[in-house]
Amino acid sequence: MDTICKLLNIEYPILQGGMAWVATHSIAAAVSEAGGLGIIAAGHAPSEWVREEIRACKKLTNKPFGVNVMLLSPYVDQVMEVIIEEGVKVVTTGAGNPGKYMEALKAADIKVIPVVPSVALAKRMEKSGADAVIAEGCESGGHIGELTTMALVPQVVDAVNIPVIAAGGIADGRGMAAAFMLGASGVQIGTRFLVAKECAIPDTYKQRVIKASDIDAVVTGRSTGHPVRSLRNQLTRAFAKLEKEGADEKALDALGVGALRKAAVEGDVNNGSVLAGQIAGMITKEQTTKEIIDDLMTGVKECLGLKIEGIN
Ligand code: TUI
Repeated sequence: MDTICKLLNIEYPILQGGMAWVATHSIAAAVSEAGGLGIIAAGHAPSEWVREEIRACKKLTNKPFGVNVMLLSPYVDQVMEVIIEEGVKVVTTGAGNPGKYMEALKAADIKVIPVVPSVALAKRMEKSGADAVIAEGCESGGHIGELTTMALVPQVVDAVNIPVIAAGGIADGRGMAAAFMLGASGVQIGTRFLVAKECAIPDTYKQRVIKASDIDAVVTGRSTGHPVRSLRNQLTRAFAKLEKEGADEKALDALGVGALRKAAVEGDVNNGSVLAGQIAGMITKEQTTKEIIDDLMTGVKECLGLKIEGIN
């Protein structure tokens, strides 16, 4: 079985999360340059925007990087075509089953790594030719499944014979070491990269993450079938109130339209959707991407050498 580093031709087993509106070429290139796998998030963007981002990333790094495809986007078909045309090396997917694109991506020699929220989907993805899976627990920011990272990762590891990357609630060397103990071959990190210097979101968004406490990353949208984790603000309160009153899906969706863009592009952290994971409470400062990756690697090595009382 290939290890993640060999499979993806990277130095460290760290993938950057595919955060819609947030993960543009500047953070993706910085993560790849620092030895991880940077990822451009296609989100809901049209395919020509994705093409420009891929080209901009290639100008900043010769190292491999990936594109995350959000499968609920209306532009998925064209985005997949652009990814193939531009010679992207790795595709991660979110919010759905990428089965129908697998053949075309594999034919283009692209490594495909779907995000899976369950054992059943992990098995299906392995059967359809995925090179690895990302087992993402509900500690994550953004669109989430039901299970926690602690429960999901070892069950997926036991169920498939391809590498498993752990995601959700991981932001330092301790979390990374824990993921390896659960059988993961690598980690995907989103929230900590929100505050990277090379992450091009407005400062208001970064400051909101830095200010967040342990209980600030709340879930809205369970009633619509699209639960999303974001930092508590006017928008999450309005959403929760409507959900409690039993508002229909249309009314709730209307509140969410453009909310992500409002926070990540316009910097409106009161009325926008400030996606972040539960680990946001641990994030205290802006750092360069290289500092973040070096800190993760120093921390994980230290943890893996720990002696534990009563055990060794
Ligand atoms: O996708 C994410 N996180 C996201 S996507 C996003 S943008 C968005 N826009 C509108 C509505 C909802 C989200 C913001 N954050 N993470 C990966 C992820 N994938 N989490 C959960 C899943 C998932 C869920 C169901 C993957 C597959 C799946 O399969 C269902 C099926 O079709 O079998």
